[in-house]
Amino acid sequence: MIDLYTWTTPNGRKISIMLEELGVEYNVHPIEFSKGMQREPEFLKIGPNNKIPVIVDQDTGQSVMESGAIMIYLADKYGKFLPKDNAKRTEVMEWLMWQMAGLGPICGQAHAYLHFNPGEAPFAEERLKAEVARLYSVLDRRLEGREFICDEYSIADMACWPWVSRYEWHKADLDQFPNVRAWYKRLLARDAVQKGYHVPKKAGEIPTGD
Ligand SMILES: N[C@@H](CCC(=O)N[C@@H](CS)C(=O)NCC(=O)O)C(=O)O
Repeated sequence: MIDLYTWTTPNGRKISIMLEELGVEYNVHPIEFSKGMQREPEFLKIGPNNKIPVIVDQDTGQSVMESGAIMIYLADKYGKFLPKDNAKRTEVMEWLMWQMAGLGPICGQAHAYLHFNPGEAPFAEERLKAEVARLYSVLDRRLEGREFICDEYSIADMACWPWVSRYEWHKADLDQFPNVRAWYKRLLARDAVQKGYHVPKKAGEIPTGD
């Protein structure tokens, strides 16, 4: 049994979506940011970086922080969503790392400037808007003629999708990225994606991509 420590954010949703896709039972522990729960000493024992998501695998006693590491751990444990073949596995890893090092951090910074503090730092806003657009172009080119980011539905899709679901916050115009829009809506149609999005609680409707 997996214990998931999470909140209503893209990095948290990656893991609840994956657990829903795996169809395994899991316990949810909400870590409410407004109460500072991510800084409590009890949480730091399993999440030393003060951030969600974190899992504890009750079968082994192992705790795992960092969403990318958690996804690899779960994919290996349950034998799904990460190919065994080395070349194919590497391709999924490439896009998982692209999300972890590029799409996630840049969109996160874009939210801070463009969504929460518009007008405060014009240079940062322009720079982040341009970088968001560049990253979306990369993803759009990759998705040309493809159903998923790699050959099959994988942790690369589940890692990127919750970030793209915040397209309004980071001012990405989906009209300019038709392949991203089609992929976004394709994943949105999945029951597991919708269920996982609303963990640990419903915090508004899921953006439709229209
Ligand atoms: N690289 C980390 C980033 C985790 C992260 O930034 N989590 C955010 C929510 S999306 C968080 O816990 N923020 C709380 C805080 O910074 O106090 C991962 O992918 O797990």
